[in-house]
Amino acid sequence: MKESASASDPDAKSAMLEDFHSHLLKSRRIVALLGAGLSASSGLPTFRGAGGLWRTHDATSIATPQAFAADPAFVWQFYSYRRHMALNAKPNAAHYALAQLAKSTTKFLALSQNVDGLSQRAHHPPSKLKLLHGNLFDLKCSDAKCGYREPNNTTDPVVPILAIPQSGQDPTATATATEPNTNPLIRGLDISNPNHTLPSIPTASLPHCPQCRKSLLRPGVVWFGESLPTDVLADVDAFFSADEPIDLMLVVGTSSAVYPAAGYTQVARNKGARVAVVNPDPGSGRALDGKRDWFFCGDAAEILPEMLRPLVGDVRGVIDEKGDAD
Ligand code: BJW
Repeated sequence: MKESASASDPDAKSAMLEDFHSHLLKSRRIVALLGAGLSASSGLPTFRGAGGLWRTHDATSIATPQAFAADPAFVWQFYSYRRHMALNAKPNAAHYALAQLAKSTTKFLALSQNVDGLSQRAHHPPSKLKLLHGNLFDLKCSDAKCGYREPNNTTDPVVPILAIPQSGQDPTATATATEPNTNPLIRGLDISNPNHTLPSIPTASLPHCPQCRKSLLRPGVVWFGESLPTDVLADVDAFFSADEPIDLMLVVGTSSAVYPAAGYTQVARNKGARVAVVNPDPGSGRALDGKRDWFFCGDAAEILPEMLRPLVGDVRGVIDEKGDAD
């Protein structure tokens, strides 16, 4: 039977933590697969489940080349909103704990599906952070033949017309939407609420490629049906194919619904890894394997610092000292 514990069962949790710590301290090569739940307690919504709708759209249906081709203004409004939120969010204790683990353990690699930049802002060493799905703050030409790329553009808004509308600029809003915005990460109207009318934006005002001067720029993220960055895949493959076992795989805040990312857990298992899942959804522990695995049911920002404490110490001190890395 797999081991599992929740905050409501403190005795089971502490026994499981002790068992996990004893394996952690023996582990030489560690890999982590990170998903949107890692940033949930920083205030950023996940893709699936509660918060996965943007206006009336499933967020994953906007993250496609087809959606961008059909309505680039709408897709840019979605990404501009998410850039704005991510810039106003702060890394949480789990981002810092993973960054400390990367600094203190030579043979550790984090495979992040997140595009929000919070691991980088928690000072996670770049060589130990592989961004499987790109980055909200990289821009690239939507014409792959052009090849233009602009890394780390944190201008908010990326072009003036994509600014979050301010209260009072939305005469068509319904009574519900004119209620004060309660989202602390949005400075203005929360346009994820479909009761706010989205400003109409002509394609000509969207960001254009300065190199080919023809095509639109797009966010440097990986959409469904697109290949993951080849350099990232090569680094990940090199880590997995090294002639040494992997001792531990952390699976943090991901539904493990998207491939090839989700498949890395099995690859790690095939290299001998024991798996620890951190997720508040009890269903995400279902596929765990017998006595070898651990399921820590709860918020990553609370649980992960406890799990990694023997190697990283108390990260609250690091956060207090550094605050936001920007
Ligand atoms: C908490 C928490 C808290 C909440 N603490 N936890 C093999 C089989 C079948 C299909 C495929 C396959 N190989 C490839 C495919 C096709 C496709 C795919 O996987 N489809 C699936 C739907 C089945 N994959 C691709 O197309 C990939 N490309 C590719 O493989 O190229 C080659 C190829 C193409 C076509 C066919 C075959 C091969 C590209 C995938 C790109 C994914 N892109 C997105 C958008 C990125 C840009 C953006 O951000 O807008 O990436 S989709 C979205 O899902 C995003 C995420 O990174 C990704 C994963 O989501 P994640 O992080 O797991 O979030 P959630 O919301 O799903 O889960 C959050 C979890 O957190 C939940 O479990 C919560 O409970 C938990 N949680 N609070 C801890 N406080």
